[in-house]
Amino acid sequence: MAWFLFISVLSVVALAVSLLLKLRGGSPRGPGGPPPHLPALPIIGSLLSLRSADPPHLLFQRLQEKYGPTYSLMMGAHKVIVVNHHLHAKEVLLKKSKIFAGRARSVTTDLLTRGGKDIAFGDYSPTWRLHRKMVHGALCMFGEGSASIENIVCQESRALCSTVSEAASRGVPLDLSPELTRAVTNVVCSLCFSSSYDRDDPEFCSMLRYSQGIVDTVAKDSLVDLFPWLQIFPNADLRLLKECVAARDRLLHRKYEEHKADYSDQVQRDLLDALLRAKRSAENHNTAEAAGLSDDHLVMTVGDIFGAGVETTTTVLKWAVAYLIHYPQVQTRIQEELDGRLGLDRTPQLRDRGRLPYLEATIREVLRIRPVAPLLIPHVALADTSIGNFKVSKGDRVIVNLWSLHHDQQEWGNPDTFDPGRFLDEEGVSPVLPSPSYLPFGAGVRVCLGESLAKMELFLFLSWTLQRFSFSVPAGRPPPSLDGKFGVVLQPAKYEVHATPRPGWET
Ligand code: STR
Repeated sequence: MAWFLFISVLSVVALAVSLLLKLRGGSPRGPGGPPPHLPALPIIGSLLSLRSADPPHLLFQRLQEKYGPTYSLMMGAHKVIVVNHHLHAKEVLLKKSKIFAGRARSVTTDLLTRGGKDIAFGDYSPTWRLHRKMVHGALCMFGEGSASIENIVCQESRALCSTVSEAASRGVPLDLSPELTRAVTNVVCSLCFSSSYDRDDPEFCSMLRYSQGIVDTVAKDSLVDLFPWLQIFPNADLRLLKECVAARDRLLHRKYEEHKADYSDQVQRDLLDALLRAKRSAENHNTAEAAGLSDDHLVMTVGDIFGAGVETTTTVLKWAVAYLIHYPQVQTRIQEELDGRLGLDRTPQLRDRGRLPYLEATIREVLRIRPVAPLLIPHVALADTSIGNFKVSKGDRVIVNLWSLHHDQQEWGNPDTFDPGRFLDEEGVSPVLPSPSYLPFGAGVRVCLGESLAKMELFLFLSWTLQRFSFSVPAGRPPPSLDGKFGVVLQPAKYEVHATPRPGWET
């Protein structure tokens, strides 16, 4: 409350100053100049134009009507360019990937990552590149292609199905969220630490709690991120974030120390072993990049893999089930495809992926209509450059509004309709990409590292559960809300499902 008052007082002061200074902005600029910009005041920047009941991705999409697809605004003292069209998005992410590879520091992400020692929020540097290469290598070794990860996902799918089956037999509505989270967490746990959790494991419960706390508070462009000096005021969000990060760090440290203690060059049990080995080998080569790579870097990386691996995949699965409940005809068509291609006597495997195009198209459509990270993570220009005809200065922040790309009327015709068919060719037999305005995993030097692992998990978890169950709204309940809750990931609101075993899978 105190800081809210403070901000209000500041707005009034800033308003007065602006009357003297003449309002900057509000007008489009010609080619070669800066992008059109929202009005901005000293100190508070464009905050007054950004007040809205809509979440940022919708507001930024709507502002295009007035300012065009690429425009800029001031967040506090920082210039932010918002990109809403795929051509400019690809210029930023692909064509000028390295120029736009920077990251801004913020109070909340600094807390989460010890000042950017991770990959997702860490700034671009030679050490960052080496670090990312190591993680990429380790993920390739243990990710897609390794039989063990398929086995782990199938084992978790089986456990998930038995929980659903139990709820179905008792006829009670089920909140799938903790069940999906546990399944996905166990995949990441096996991958990183070769361990997994039972349903009521206290460590797992604490993990659920702190992860949600972090998602609720980190990197939301909250006021303390805009005005770091606001930290001097009591702030409930910041306190929650600190507690959650401390709980996460205790767990990560314990795992890290355990792995270091039983490390051997001969056996690589999991991703953390692979990272330890890569770090040692880089150190033996004595490069400057490797010298910058501390224990903290490895711990923060595991934190990233965990956070990214769990929150994103779980969120997509929850959206998928919510949409399938709203569109039962899509659910039925997936099930007919499963019955026709697999029969009723075996469970899905990864190699069935090519034979289930409608399921593949549905996964693509879910990732389009509800992108996990609607604004990606903001990028920073590392040098003076341009986007289209617009000048961009070193240090400018760039937000790629993936939501706008995925809901572009010109590209998708009816962007708000859930229609997996748009991702199939005319015969309806093979998956296609109907528009270039589609980047669910981002692109370029910062493209998602977990893309193939995620696709594999989405395919297996959905095919296993849909083969056995039909999901619907429990009697007397409203259908799941399709509005997301905005944050680093766009999460669906909590909902419950009614699961019915399909014919042939009653036992
Ligand atoms: C989720 C909560 C947590 O415990 C740790 C992290 C750190 C990595 C974050 C993750 C978060 C949310 C999703 C992110 C991921 C890095 C890449 C991913 C932001 C905050 C996306 O870009 C979608």
